[in-house]
Amino acid sequence: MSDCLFCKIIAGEIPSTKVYEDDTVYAFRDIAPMAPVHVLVVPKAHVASADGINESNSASVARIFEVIPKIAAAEGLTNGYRVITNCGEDACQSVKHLHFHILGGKKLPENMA
Ligand code: DGP
Repeated sequence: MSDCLFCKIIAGEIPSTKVYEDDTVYAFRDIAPMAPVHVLVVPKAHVASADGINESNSASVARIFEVIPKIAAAEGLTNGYRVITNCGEDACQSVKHLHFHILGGKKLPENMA
């Protein structure tokens, strides 16, 4: 989508610090990290949010969850990490391109909501 921030990052039109890329997945460091490791993992094909996952695009989501442990290992997250996706207004999703936050490198708060 031409007006999507993360589509522009995937296309290289906006710079990012890439940590992983394959045919369907792109991962990069969050611009405002909330933990020592804060990586965003996104499908290259635009999906607005988790609410838009369906039979036609779920293979890229499955691929994301294959890739997440590889990124976590590469980032040294041997003591655990958190994977989060914010979906819609009540979850305060700010970028309308499906993304999974990988957070780690410190003891994270127990309370998520
Ligand atoms: P969410 O609130 O779940 O929609 O998370 C969006 C995340 O995207 C937020 O943690 C900050 C990050 N972000 C926003 N703009 C940019 C950007 O231009 N570059 C990078 N690397 N991250 C961004």
